[in-house]
Amino acid sequence: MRQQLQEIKAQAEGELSAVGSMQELENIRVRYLGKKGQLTLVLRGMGALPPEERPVVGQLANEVRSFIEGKIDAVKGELLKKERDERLLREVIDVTVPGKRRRLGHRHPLSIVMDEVKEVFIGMGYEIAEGPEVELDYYNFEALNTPKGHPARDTQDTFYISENVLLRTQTSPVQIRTMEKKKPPIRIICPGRVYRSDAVDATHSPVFHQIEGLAVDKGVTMGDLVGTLQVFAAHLFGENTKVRLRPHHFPFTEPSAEVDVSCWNCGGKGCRMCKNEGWIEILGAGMVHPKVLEVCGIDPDIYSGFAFGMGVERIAMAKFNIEDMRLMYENDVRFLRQF
Ligand code: 2U9
Repeated sequence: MRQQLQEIKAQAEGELSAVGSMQELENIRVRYLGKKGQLTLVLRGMGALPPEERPVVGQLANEVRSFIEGKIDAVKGELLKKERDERLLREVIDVTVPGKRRRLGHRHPLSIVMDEVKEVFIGMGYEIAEGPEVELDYYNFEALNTPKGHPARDTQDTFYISENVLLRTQTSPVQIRTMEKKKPPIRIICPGRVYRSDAVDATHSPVFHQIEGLAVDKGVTMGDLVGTLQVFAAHLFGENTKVRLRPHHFPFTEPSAEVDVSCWNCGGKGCRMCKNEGWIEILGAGMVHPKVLEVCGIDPDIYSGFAFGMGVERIAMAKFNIEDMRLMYENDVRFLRQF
């Protein structure tokens, strides 16, 4: 039996020195130390030995067992290390390989202008207000002193959804909704998409963007409007930009004006950019009509306000010297990247 144990030990040692995988190692463990393993069977057979030999053989068997167990542990450690080393080698990242350059997009000229306008008015304490693009006739026209049959409706060919529901032609309804809910002081700008039934050409689109502004408080004057527009113009078109108001008519403001800024290209001397005028028209403005304040529940004998409105496309075209509005809707990056 001693002989047998020595053989088992030698055999196990031989097999363990040539193990290539964890599975093989496990097979060996079962073969020698498992319930029906060679060593286990020898130990079971010990009952047949003369009693005086049992302790000696038992000790030898235990030595062989711990020898095999130790070997298995050692081989297991080696295998795990080998596996880890191989994985590390496989997963190595070469940080010197040149990366794939991702092309960044570019902000749209309309977004650039919108953000600049928002920034300057937020700086003056204005809040941004938004409202629905599908509007009631009441908010788009009626409350703005433009009742059914008013000639000013003809200049805004409108997309009607039903008799009293339409796609807003201006963002002014947002100001009406704000005044209905909030009492003065009110200082808001309303950026957004508006719709008019215009044919597409270089300067027209049935969908375009406006930014309108409104300030209502006690004692607001035309002087406040001019000062505000000067800050706005200096921010958008350069420090030395001058502002000029020409009398005009809008149903919702009285008095009303069209607003020009001195040409940022020639400083007012006259050039191709301003068609030799020295001035470029950029927006409309005026003092909010008393009737408009009144329908919103604001007493025009106590409060006054100014309002202004601009087409964002028109400003972007002027500022960036874009000749055709349609370019702004094609989103060709070769065009967009220029601004
Ligand atoms: C309320 C009262 C008054 C907004 C105003 C203009 C003048 C104006 C045009 C610019 C180019 C529209 O996009 S455009 O065609 N807008 O000239 N808009 S005053 O007046 C308001 C707005 C809301 C409650």
